Amino acid sequence: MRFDVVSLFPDMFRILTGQGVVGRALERGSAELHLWNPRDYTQDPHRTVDDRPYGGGPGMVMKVEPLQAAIEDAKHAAPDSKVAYVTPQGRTLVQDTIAEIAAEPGWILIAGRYEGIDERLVERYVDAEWSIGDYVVSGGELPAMVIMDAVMRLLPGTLRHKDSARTDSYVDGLLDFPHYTRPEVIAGARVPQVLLSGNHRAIARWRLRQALGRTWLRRPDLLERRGLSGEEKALLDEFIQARRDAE
Ligand code: 9D3
Repeated sequence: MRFDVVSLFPDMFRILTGQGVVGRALERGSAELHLWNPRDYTQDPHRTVDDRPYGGGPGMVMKVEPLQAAIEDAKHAAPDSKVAYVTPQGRTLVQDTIAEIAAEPGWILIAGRYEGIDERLVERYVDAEWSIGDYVVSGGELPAMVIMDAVMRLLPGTLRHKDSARTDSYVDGLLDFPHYTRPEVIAGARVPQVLLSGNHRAIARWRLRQALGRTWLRRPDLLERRGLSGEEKALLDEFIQARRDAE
């Protein structure tokens, strides 16, 4: 997997590359990250990277020539990669989309600043426009990092890969079950007895029941989308009944 990022703030990406799943993916060579700074392509003494919007109004737009030169260099370096613009106007990403992104050989990500980029550059270069959700952050860099993190943790060889096969087989598309660790009692609050029982089938059923129940309570949209098997329906009914009994 290859990522090329066009950004005015390449130093921000140290946060991504320095540690964790992404740092290791880059170290062992299952992913590459290249940065292209439009400021390096300026010709004027002030190294100008913004420009005024036609039609007037507040705010600036990324200056076309340096941005275009950076995109062109990225495309020549990564000829097999598609181009994505991260923007609040983009398609809101969900986990299925992350898996589709991971299936491509590489992506050139354009991280905007100011009010964004000239629409003619979108029309000429951009294959996909992505948002990370309906809230405002101050530039495209953090969204680009969120997307790369989500993609790279799916690449073969990540630690997560091993246990995900097990976990995802029964909780995929559901919220997680609650987790507990030592001590057995915190200010009188006990760990659920079943988790101490050593009965692995009972524990698996309890966790699935909790995952189904929490998803039903907090994210009914996810259950709608996923559907339930007969056994899952029965476990969810148990959760709902237990909750009524507790009232
Ligand atoms: C204050 C500027 N806004 C005027 C209505 C528009 C605006 C422009 C640029 C708002 C945010 C940004 C910077 N954000 C991104 O580039 C961005 C983003 C986001 O803010 N939320 C969710 N996903 C993304 S992807 C890129």
